[in-house]
Amino acid sequence: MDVLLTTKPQNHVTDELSVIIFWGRNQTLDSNRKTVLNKTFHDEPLIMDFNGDLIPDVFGVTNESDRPQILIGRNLSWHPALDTESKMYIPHSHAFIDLNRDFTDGNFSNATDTKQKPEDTMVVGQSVFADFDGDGQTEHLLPACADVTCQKSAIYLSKPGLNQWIPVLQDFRNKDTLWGFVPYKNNQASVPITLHIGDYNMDGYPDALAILRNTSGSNQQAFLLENVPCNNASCRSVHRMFKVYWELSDLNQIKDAVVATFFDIYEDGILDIIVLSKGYFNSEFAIHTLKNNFEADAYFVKVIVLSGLCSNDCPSKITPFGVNQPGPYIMYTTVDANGYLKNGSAGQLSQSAHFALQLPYNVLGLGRSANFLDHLYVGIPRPLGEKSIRKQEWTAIIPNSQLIVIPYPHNVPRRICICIHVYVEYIYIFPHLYERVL
Ligand SMILES: [Ca+2]
Ligand SMILES: [Ca+2]
Ligand SMILES: [Ca+2]
Ligand SMILES: [Ca+2]
Repeated sequence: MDVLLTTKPQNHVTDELSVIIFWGRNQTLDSNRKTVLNKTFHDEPLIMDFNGDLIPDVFGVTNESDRPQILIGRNLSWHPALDTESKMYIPHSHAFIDLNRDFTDGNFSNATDTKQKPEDTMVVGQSVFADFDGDGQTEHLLPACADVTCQKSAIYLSKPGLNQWIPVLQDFRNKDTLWGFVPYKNNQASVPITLHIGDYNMDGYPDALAILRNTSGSNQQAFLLENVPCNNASCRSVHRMFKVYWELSDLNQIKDAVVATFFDIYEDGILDIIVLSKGYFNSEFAIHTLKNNFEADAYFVKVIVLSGLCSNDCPSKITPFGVNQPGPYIMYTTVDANGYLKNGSAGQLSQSAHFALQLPYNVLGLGRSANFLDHLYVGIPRPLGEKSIRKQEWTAIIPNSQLIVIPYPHNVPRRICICIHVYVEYIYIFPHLYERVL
């Protein structure tokens, strides 16, 4: 695994970001093995696989052109990435994810159908992507405010291909207190308005974490937004909406939170929470972890997609593993506890800039149904011009299992996989491990 670092001069003579890539060496980094890019970036870069060779590439607007460029990871060569007259918004929320169910990513900022922001919004936050209604297709979620101070906040949802924004959360009032998003200021201590997505209760519907501020006071906190059935007219067409958990005492105790995200502590498939908070002086930050005590008998499947590549010292006859990839798309179909067909889907590492803090794998909740997954599909990016989809399908996957997908050889469509399928005991002691070669 390599590490990409962005730096900014301390004296702020310029807002340009310099980028340094440290090349990994087994499990360490060597400070002498690095590449300092010869261009600077206007904004944090997006890591994506532009050319479908399963080697991550670097996307962004540099000091040389107003149009985004791509740095191809394999040979570190620069190429134009997008022909557009539009200027990229800063802070951007570019994403590399499958929006049209062909299991191949399109770059969000590359979409030909540009979409206007929701009506009556003054401030827009970061776009995030999740299968909000659990139908197997990604939706676009956008936190926004109707005024510059975010006294009136909302979260909107849009379906790919439809030029319509549906509010999925508008009620930010808890008793007598009105909460709202924290507007972004372009300085070091400010974090863009964003949602961090994860299915904390494993019901198959992705939930979110958001940072909200008391509009009449000064406190700001992390809140859990649960994805629940829609109970009002405005969200009826998506059937789902967010409900804020105002009284989670563990989260309420963390004052001046700035970022909150999901993380699987103990790797038991149940998502826990990490919160970053500001100390009394802005320069002091503290990291808090909250273990998810949710103990319903819900099931999950955890999927990790690797690259199936190794660098030139790959030992012969050993199948390479590679590292977690940006861009794979995962979808399942199953039957829920009531006998209805249920889908779910997620993209792996679709966003990487501005504290996206996505997990390098996906945990998909299955609800209380202990049924086998009828189908699980994994698609990986393919090069431009290649017609057939790089996709693999499995049937009868056991719930509460972990699937490690190694696309090898990745350029032979429909035969992309060697997989290690691990059954994770609900009480995690020693997982029984077996290998399936498909
Ligand atoms: Ca690539
Ligand atoms: Ca969906
Ligand atoms: Ca959920
Ligand atoms: Ca956990």
